[in-house]
Order: sequence, then C-alpha cells, then structure tokens
Amino acid sequence: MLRFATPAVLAVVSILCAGCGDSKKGGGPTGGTGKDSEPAPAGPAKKADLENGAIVKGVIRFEGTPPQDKALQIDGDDFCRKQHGEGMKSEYYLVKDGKVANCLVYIKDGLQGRYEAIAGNPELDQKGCRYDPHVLGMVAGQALLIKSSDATGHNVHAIPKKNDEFNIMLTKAGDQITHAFRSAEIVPFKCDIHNWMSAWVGVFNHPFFAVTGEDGAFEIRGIPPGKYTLEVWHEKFRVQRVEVEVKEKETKSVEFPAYKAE
Ligand SMILES: [Cu+2]
Repeated sequence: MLRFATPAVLAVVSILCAGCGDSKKGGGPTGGTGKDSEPAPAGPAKKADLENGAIVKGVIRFEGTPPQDKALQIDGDDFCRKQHGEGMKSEYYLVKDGKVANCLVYIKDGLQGRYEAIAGNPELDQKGCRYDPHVLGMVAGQALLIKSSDATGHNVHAIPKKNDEFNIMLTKAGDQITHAFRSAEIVPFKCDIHNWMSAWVGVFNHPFFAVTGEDGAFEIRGIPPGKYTLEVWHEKFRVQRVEVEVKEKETKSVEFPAYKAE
C-alpha cells in the first residue's frame, strides 16, 4: 500500500506549491509583476472618436417584485461589525423603482480590432468590508488599482477563466496593488476572509461599456458607425442581447427586455 501513498503525497505537495507560486507571482502589496500582470497583447489599438462617434443609451428595468437581498453573518470580524451597526445585507439585487443598478452593458460583437481605453485606470477599493464598486469595467492591459481603506485584513482573490488567478493579502488600510488583465472576460473577485465580499470586473478589448447606476441608466460614447450586438450582464440575471445600428454622431436609445421575477 505504501507505494500508492507516495503519488498521493506528491499530488498534495504540488497543489500546495501551486498556491505558493500564485502568491509570489502577485508580487505582494507593492508589486504586481507576474506574467499575469503584463499588458494586453501587442497590436494596433484604435482610438475611440468621442466627437464623431455614436452614443448608445438606455435604462435596464425589472418588472414586478425583484428578489430581496438578505442579512449577512458578519459577527466573525469586529472591525466589519463596527462599520455596520445595523448589520449588512448582500447587494445582488439593487433594484429601485424598477431600475437595476450594477448591470454591465457592452458591445459584444461587431467591432473590428481593439480600442484604447477612454477613461483612466480604474480602482477597486475595499471599504467597510465591501468591494467598492461592486461592478466595474476596464480595458485589457489597463492597470487596475486594488486597494484597502479598512483597518482589517482583506484577501483579494480574483478567479478568472482566461487570465491567471491571483490571491493577495492586503493587511491594512493603505495597502494596494495594481494588476493588468490580458484577456477580455468578466472576472469575479472574492475575499477569502469575509465570505460575503464579492466584486465583478468586466475586462474588454474596447472602451464601449458602461455600468448602470441607481437609475438603471447606461450611456456608451464614441462608438464607430456600424451594426453591433449589445449585451447586458447582471451577476444574478440572465444575459440579454439586442442588435443596434448606429451612424456617425447619432444618439440612439435602445431597450432591453425588462428582467422579470422567475
Ligand atoms: Cu475581506
């Protein structure tokens, strides 16, 4: 039997070492220097034409009574508990007057090539034991600043599919790292210390995306003339698509079907 035990032990050791490698690769609180932190693949990225490009806008709606967020168990961490005297709720279903926040709306198909970012480098804070913002968009290759404003330890755990996973501890307020994703996908973030903490980072090869606010509204600017598939993503609802065609300087309102209670 002993000879069968050896491969099993080796397997365990290799899993443990894979974990060690990941944390080193992240470069620690001041680093971010691993191969998963390199910019997007080289190639000519075009500039969005904000002056002549089209604008696509709309509002994401929910019909009927949306699911309700539930109270979270935060007793295990004194710092988090003190930040939220009246307790904390999950923040999946931010629906107000039928308008849905935290939806990512983006061009899914129809663009040719890559486009540069319009906005500056995005930030993902950890504040009051939540990720802030809960949903954000960025362009592949941009440096995402991940920081903590909390006097408690957070463990930033990104779990992408196309990019490399990383898991880095930010132990105190002011700790920060930067990270650049190479490939386009929507990346879930967790904190392994506080199991309720989650965020979603949409990584795109272009800047034609928006996240809906409390009013459910989105607006995407600088879109080159053409025919596109526009997609809306929400962490709990199904993905929906609409087709849209825009001309130069045109402003077009688009309507996605409203989400409904299932
Ligand atoms: Cu945490």
